[in-house]
Amino acid sequence: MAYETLTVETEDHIAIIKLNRPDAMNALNKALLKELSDALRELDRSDRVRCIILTGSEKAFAAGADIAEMVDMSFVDMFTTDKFGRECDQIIDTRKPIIAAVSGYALGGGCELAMMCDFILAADTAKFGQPEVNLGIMPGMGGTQRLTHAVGKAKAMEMALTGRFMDAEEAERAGLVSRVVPAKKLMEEARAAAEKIAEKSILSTMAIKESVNRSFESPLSEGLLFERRMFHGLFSTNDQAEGMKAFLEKREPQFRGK
Ligand code: CO8
Repeated sequence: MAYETLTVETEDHIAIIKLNRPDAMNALNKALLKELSDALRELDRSDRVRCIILTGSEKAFAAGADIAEMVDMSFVDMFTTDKFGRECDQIIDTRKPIIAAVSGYALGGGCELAMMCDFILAADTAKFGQPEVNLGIMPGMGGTQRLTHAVGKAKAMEMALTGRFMDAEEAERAGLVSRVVPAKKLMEEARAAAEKIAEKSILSTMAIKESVNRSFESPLSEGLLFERRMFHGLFSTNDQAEGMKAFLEKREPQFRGK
């Protein structure tokens, strides 16, 4: 499918979605969020794709929601249409692993979008921030919640209240990103991580994603029970038999997602 605000490339079992609004630092307008949501829905259904990379440009992953589109909106417009909120649901609902490969600015909705992915790989040029407070608003796509979970109350409060940006090193120390890599190697590293994931059984990776995400939604005992049941469930798959046999036979497993 052809998109106007992003590109989608598929290589073997990996799909790369690149946000592409270069004139607006990849600001997230309604069209982009709709196309992102459509692209993710299609990739999630694909039999071939096993891992998705979401990235932007060298300068900007995304500099937030599109301010030009929001400037004249009223409470009633926001409350009744709630476009942003609904388009974002597809990102969360995607069952295949999504890696955010972030270079340059990830601000406001851009930082929130990166945090909706399963983990963030950051270029050493990455800058994260929730500067909505400078616009007389506040984070609205999960920033007060996901940033707080990722970096703790002190840093989340400071960033959201003052609008201060975090550089890549600080983001790694704080636990917001999994790793920092040289900007030139960002996509190579993201592909390598995606290839590792794509080698595994899609049944395992989807079950892991669902179980880790449960830890944010439920008390420990419920999360542990959910994990145990998912673990038990994987013993009904051919991939479990193949993975264990291959280990014992000292060969590479051939996972088929069955
Ligand atoms: N929206 C629209 N246009 C933008 C945005 C944006 N968020 N960010 C940058 N642009 C545009 C600029 O207006 C400029 O356009 P033009 O060339 O036509 O003047 C172009 O991109 C380049 O930007 P700059 O000239 O400003 O580039 P600099 O390198 O000087 O600065 C920055 C880069 C620091 C990224 C700067 O552009 C900036 O501060 N941008 C705004 C960041 C921001 O405030 N983000 C938060 C937006 S609000 C939000 O995300 C709320 C999300 C929750 C919504 C939930 C709804 C339910």
